[in-house]
Amino acid sequence: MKKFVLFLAATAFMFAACTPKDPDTPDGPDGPDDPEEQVAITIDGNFDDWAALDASKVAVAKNDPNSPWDAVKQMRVYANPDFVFYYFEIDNAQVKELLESAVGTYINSEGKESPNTLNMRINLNTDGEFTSGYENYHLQCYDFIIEGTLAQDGKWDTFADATLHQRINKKWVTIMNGGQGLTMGAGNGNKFEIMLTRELFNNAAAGSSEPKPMGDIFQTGLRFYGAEWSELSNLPNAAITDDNAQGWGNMLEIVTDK
Ligand SMILES: [Ca+2]
Repeated sequence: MKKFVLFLAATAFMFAACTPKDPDTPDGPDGPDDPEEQVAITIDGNFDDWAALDASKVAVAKNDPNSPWDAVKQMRVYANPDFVFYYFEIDNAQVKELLESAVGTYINSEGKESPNTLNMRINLNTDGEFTSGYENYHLQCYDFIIEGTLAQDGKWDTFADATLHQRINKKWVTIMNGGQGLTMGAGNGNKFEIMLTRELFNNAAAGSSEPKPMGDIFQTGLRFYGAEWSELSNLPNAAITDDNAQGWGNMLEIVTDK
């Protein structure tokens, strides 16, 4: 069977190679831009590109009304070989007040004056096991957080300052500082989108003392912080039950669209 397919492919190639060019048309449509290599999502605060994605390839988590949280209504994740894209929606009735709460400075737990911001963590598990790593905020343990600024001065920020940390020997170790292109985000109204560059993540994750680069399948969730680092939400989340008193959820499993 394989030989037959190869023969067909070779025949098709020879046919294409022998087809004379039409002298009236310029060189064919083949250019350097393969449409499949184009960035799926543009980080511009316009969310029409999310609606255009094949829904079967986008992982979605919606806020459980019986969870402890209600500020963030849903998250979506789409991954291609080059990028992981995140999208989330804040409750429309709360977004204005939340943004307005992120102004000026406050005195942090170390007694220092700090910018008062809204912050978020992207939590990532890349090693295919769920018992080692950090044990809080999701029902599975995870190995990495990417922590950055969502909003300050009363408006959305770019999340480009996000730093990458890995859980090693029960401590968070910073393996990449912010501002180097790992993440980029844009907010508009009650929505926000982020692009995470896989090559930069994997360069840092491969170079740590416990190399755990991101493969085709990985797990992820988000944790949100309000003004003065108050707890705002986790996604995915779940209803509070006797077995799950904190309302934590299972991380979303992401399969790369190749
Ligand atoms: Ca967009």
